Amino acid sequence: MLKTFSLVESSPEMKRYDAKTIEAKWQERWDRDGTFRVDIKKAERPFFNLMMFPYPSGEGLHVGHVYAFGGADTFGRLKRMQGYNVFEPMGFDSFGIHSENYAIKVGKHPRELIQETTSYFRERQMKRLGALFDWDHEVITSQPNYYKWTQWLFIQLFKAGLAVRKKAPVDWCPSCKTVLADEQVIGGKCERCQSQVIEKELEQWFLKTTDYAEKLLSNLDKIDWSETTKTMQKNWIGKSEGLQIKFSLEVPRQEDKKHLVEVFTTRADTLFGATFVVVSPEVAKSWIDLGWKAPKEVADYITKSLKVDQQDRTAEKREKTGVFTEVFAINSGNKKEIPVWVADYVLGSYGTGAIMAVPAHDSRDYEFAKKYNLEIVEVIIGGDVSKEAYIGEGKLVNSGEFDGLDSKEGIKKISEYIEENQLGKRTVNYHLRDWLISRQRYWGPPIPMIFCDKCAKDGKSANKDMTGWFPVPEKDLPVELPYLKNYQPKGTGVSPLATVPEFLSVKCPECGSLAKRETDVSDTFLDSSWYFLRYPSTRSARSGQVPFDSDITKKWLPVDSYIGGNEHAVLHLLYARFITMALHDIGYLDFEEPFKKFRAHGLVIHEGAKMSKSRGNVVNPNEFMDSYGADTLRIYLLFLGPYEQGGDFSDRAIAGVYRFLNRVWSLVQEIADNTSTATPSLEMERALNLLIKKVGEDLENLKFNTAIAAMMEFLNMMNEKKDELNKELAKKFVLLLSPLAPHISEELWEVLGEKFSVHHQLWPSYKTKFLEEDKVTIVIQVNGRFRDKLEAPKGISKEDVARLALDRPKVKVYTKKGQIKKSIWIEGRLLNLVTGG
Ligand code: ANZ
Ligand code: ZN
Repeated sequence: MLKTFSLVESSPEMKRYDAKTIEAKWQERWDRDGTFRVDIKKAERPFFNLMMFPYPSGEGLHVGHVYAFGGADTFGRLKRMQGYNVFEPMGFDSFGIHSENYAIKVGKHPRELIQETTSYFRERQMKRLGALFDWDHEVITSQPNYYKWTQWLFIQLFKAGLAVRKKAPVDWCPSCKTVLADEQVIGGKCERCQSQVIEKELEQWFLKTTDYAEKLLSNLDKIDWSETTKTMQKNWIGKSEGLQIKFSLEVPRQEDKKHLVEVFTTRADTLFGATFVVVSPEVAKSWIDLGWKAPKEVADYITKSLKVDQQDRTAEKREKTGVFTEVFAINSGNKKEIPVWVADYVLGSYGTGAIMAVPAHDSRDYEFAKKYNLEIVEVIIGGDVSKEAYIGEGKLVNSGEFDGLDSKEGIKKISEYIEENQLGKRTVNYHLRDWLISRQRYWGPPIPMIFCDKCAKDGKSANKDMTGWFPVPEKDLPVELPYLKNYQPKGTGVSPLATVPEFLSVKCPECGSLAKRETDVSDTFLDSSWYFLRYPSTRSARSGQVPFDSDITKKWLPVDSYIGGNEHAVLHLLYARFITMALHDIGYLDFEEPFKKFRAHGLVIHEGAKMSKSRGNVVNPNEFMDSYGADTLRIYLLFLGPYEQGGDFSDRAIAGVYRFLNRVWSLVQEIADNTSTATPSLEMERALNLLIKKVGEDLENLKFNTAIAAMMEFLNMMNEKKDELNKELAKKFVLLLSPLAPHISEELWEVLGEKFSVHHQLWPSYKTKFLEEDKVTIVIQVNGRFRDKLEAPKGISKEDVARLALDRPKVKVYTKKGQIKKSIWIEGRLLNLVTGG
């Protein structure tokens, strides 16, 4: 029999589970031996296991990072054990506004700060997690050898006509003192600092994501991504099919003299209910620019509303405002004269920037009509328009020849009518905007463009519509970011780089005369839009000449698995897809989609709320790694709940997982110390095989919590049936544990007398014959009389049945008196125990 033992305290000769020492020991060994290194060139079964690299812009990693990395790493380890050459690189997204804001906050220069933070993150935190991270392929986006290629990328986009400079209403964050991309304004607030953004009309650099709207949408069907992420992208792209209709007008539009306004509608069936037209302040402004003499009140309204941010303007609860233009239009359906208003709830940047207002069937128009006493005409039956707008579908009324049709048919027929009479055309609109890429900040890659006055005057340019603009010659890359002591944003609408004369002045690449550099830097999300392309190639002989080596890229990309947070669904993940598509079309990549598979993990919350510094509920992983070890922290986090949902971190519950690992530790030690060769019962064998199957499948599907639960259950079983345990079984258990808890597994592997390393082993296979669900009921007799019956797996041996039977109380009472002399066994049906005396 095995020695008895208590849970954590063990017999004196048994080693205590000292996680900290064990973890440091193996980390050192793995590092020294290059245990997890892959040969990028020679790998035969490449598997690119990617996770989102952190912004090194805080005191350190928090447990949310450990959650993300731990899950992705466990998955990568499973893949390794399945025989893949798993490449799991890591790096730092260290350029950009988040790092700069942090530098400003702590009063340091970002260049020095990033040195400190990256080294702290890497050395003191990430290396302790026991992940497969390949630090030989580290990417740090703020290093010149990386951002040289970010600038190169910009130039390729420029050459392809995908990077353009244009004047547009843009969102400005008064606190970050820079413009932001559409995606970086969340509910009217800056993604970084949560300040209310304001709108400004500025000339900026944009990347033409809208050129890819349809592909970004339709390709979603081809990739294996979390549905939640796909839906978020789909909604963001916002494809809308509708009709563009011309209404004739009495406004001097000098360029065509056609005097008309175009509206975009998705509800052509409501055309006859359009009782007024609303144009956006932007469209009204363009009329003024063309010579329209707007009444003063109208002009004032336009000026005022152009300053309000778009997201605010369309906010649901905001009271609608507007003014009558004193202009009338003709409804192209019923030919009635209807007033034209200007109101800021209509956006200049969507559709045609003007709408036909149908108050009976659109809530915003309804609210507006009520406020300004405008006509409301019901044209769709189904509601009570004296009370509120009816926005559903139904039969058409008050619609002339279209009366009686239902909405769908109405849309079709009215669209046909409009097209046949050349009053408009069917169109598709996308809500997606171009990606505003310039930032009036310091800490980022200078946009590698030069503006030459002389060339501009001569009408020369590298790209049409952008006279005077030329890319920096590629041989001159990188355009290095100069060291600026006063790097803080100026708030003047230009980058601090504009204050550096040596930086600003440059020779025109076209004519050689004195020209000016672009002084804005590019958005952080440009840095991270291609980092995964760089990882495998960082050590390539050609890494100095190319952003990514084409042979290596063929072999390793697209990424096989990507795991990260859904907060990036319409930021990083959309941008990375766009850049990949663009590089594909320019001819640098032979795939369009960067990530074959993407899974979003949930959030780790603490004390019921998302962790944040302002709430003071951020959990630092270090203290838990110190007291319990990284293995416990990894398992604890993955045990919180379904991975895609996240869970609530509790410092008390982590002790339970620590006890689990301690029990594993003690039990395996005991098994290792024991020289007897026990054989597991069929029941144990069956449970083990089921466990191998379940853990393998669960880890493959990122169902970490249920895999862990199954292992805990199996451990209980092992503790109850110690006399059935042997080393083979213990080894299998350790193998199953190894992706989740890599350090303790390595140690126990050694304890079991096995050669380094458990991480070179293949995932154990299970025997299907043990998995058969079929059970048999076996009757137990004592001296020929029925005493009990028991359920057992099919194929159970006589010895196993006897052992189980003799444990049964009902059987025990009859066998107590005498020794079992013999037994009669009918395979799978009956066991008769015959006693002597
Ligand atoms: C008439 C109408 C009647 C409308 C009705 C809706 C309901 P999506 O799906 O987002 O494409 N619209 C068009 N351009 C706009 C702009 N620049 N600013 C604000 N609103 C605009 O929405 C299309 C609908 O949003 C259009 O269809 C238009 O209102 C409005 F019973 O036209 B509808
Ligand atoms: Zn020039």
